[in-house]
Amino acid sequence: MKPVRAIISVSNKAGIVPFAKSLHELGVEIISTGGTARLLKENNIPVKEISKLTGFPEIMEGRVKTLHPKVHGGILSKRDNPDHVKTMEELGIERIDMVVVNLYPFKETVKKGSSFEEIIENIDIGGPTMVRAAAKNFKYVAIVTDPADYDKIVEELKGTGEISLKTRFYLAKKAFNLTAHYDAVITEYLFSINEEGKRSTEPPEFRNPLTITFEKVQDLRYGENPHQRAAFYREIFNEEPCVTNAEKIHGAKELSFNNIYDIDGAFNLVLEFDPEKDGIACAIIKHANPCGMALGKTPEEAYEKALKVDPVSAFGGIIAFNANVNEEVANLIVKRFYECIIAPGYSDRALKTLKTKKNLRVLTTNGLKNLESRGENSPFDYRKVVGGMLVQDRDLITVLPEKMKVVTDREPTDKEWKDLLFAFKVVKWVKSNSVVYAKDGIAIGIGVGQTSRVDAAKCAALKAKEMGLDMEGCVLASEAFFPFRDSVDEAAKVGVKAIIQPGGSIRDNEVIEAANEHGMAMVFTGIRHFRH
Ligand code: 93A
Repeated sequence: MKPVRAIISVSNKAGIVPFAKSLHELGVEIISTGGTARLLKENNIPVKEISKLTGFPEIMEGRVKTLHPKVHGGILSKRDNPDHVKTMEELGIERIDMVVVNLYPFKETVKKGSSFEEIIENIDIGGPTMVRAAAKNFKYVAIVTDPADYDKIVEELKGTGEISLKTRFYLAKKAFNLTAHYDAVITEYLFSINEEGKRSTEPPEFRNPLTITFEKVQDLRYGENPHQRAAFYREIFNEEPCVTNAEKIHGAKELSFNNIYDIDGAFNLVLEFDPEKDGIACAIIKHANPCGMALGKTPEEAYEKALKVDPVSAFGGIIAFNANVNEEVANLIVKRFYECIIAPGYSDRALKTLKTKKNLRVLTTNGLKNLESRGENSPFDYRKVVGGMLVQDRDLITVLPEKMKVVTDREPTDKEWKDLLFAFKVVKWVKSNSVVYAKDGIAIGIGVGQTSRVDAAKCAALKAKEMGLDMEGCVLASEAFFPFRDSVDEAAKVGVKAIIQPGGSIRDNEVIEAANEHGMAMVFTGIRHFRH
């Protein structure tokens, strides 16, 4: 197809002047809308205004510019259909062979925090209509929506004088991907607000059908394994501190698929703790599970305690902090091999020290901005199954002491309470079945991903013993209820004095009785934290 006429109507005007200039030099007639026409004229590119083509002015503040049969007939006509050709002749419709359009910046307008009215005004109607029409008619028309394609088109035109069917099909696919995404973003936004444009107080709907909107952050070298291809996508409106919004400030190597997943687990875990109220949290993660987790008054104290839990597994792990990393802890970290570190920030000296490790990826969330809005723009957790997907709310609930129930004869001591709350927050981020033993703000035993709870309890105790950690007087958290008394009996053997668990088993009485027999305190949270 050799283009004779193109409509150019773009909001993002980057690169449009040289592109239009090349098209003109190649003999393509250019028709354009208000702002685009003005810019091209200013650059001495001959342009016919759209109102000249339609015989109609642009009306209603530009809401109706290109929505006209002379535009859409020109785009949608089949060039080799005699009826279409006859209609065009009768009605004076001229063929349009190329459409260069990008859309009103809806997403950007929302993100800027513009008024509701302005956001709605930025729903582009005429643009997507031309894009879809031209993409449908790719057999005859080239639809150019991405400035990154301008050079490629010019090159092809200069080379062959034509735009090939292959290129037109490639452009059409991109065009429908763009309009589908554009509408999905609008949908996402509308479902998050009420009719007055205020953030909706209703819980988000599980829409049917579900359109989800993600944009690509980057391609990844490979997936979970080297034979799997992979890419990383971000949610459109999520601005909370998280791995996706973190900035990589050092590290020669790219982040891998597994790194990103593990950083997510690590950072979620430390964000359970308020650095002011609870203390500085340090988590060390391997294969999405913590192998070290502790609270401290300083980052170095938290790190040293966390590392004690399982220094063997920590090798090649991911470290996360809920507070800024200082020079003292950086000096300790560089003594060992880690893949990545994520924190709200770093002191200059800490960063200098960490940078001595060429391959250590250092990520910052640049503070903890929007932490309280977690879940607002990112309410769902998605799990893929073959042929479908499970969607659920994110597990953002935090258990509050006032909602808990002490079910044993003995109440936990103040020290036990502290460790119980700590352990229950940690166990939330451990793969089920999981139990966590804790003492003095250290998760001294972490039992991960066993198919029976009692095995999780045994594994964790075994590891704590192997690491030479004193378990006497520790507490135990279980992410789900104990179905039998066996885990409580096991716990008693290793020195557990208090237990926290959701409760709710039909054998709760048996479990409580066991705790009483061992002189333990036991707390029911009423909340379960399965994590698969
Ligand atoms: O307001 S619209 O929905 N109605 C239209 O008829 C129309 N035609 C093109 N938006 C319309 N456009 C959009 O205008 C294009 O998609 C493009 O983003 C923008 C270019 O406007 P201007 O050339 O005035 O800067």
